[in-house]
Amino acid sequence: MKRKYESGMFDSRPFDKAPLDIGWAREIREKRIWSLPSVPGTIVDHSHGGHRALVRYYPGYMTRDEGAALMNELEGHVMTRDIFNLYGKEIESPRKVLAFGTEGLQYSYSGMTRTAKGWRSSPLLFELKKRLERDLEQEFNYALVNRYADGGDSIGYHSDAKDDMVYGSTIGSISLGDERDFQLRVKPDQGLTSDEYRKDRGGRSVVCYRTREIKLGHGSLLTMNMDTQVMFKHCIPKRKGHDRPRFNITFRSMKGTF
Ligand SMILES: O=C(O)CCC(=O)C(=O)O
Ligand SMILES: [Fe+2]
Repeated sequence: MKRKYESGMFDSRPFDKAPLDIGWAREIREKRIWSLPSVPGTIVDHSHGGHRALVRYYPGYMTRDEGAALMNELEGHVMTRDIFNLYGKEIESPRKVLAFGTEGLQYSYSGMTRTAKGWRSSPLLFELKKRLERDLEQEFNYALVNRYADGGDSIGYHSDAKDDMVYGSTIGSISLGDERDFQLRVKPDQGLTSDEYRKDRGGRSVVCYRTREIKLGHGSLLTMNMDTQVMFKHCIPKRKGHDRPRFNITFRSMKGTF
């Protein structure tokens, strides 16, 4: 296998299993962004209307060597851009995608269907899946891989299709390579008044929602429980000055075969 990534290329932070509690958000008022330090911790813990959204960040879940090895393995697979239909026009996704999982398992989003390649076609990914299953005490049957070639690649604000996932399951999201900003924004009517602010738009006062932002480092793990998809949207915005690739792997428990 060609080795594109060496272990020293991307640094990973030390792994600490016990996440801190919230309360350390630093607010940049002018931009209405909460910039969260990339330390182990809970980024979101918000309850409302019988839901509780919980997002946790674990830097250095994988060592930088494990991360580089997995990146090399993933580079050996062909990845393609999704094609969306927008008002009759074909649009390519601003990132490349590939799915692994129980062979043949399908996941549809935005009018696209992604069929999983078997776990055995990516041995290191399979190892990682087993490790996450142990640590998160949940079985995964699907892993969606995104490849962001550089800062020009992105994923827009969305929430993941919770109805296709096993009820109450959590998504385990692994980041490799370039450190990128991950943003979270509450959806309207979720009772998070501290996230709301008013903006004057053409003489009309409209309600806006503050953004929480955290850098996802090489080898890190981010977990999002199902209520996160009910109450929040997330994205990876484009960033100038980033010229290195990033992989993100979201391990999911889809309804279907395990
Ligand atoms: O790249 C990321 O960190 C997020 C990817 C994501 O949100 C998704 O694939 O649904
Ligand atoms: Fe997502």
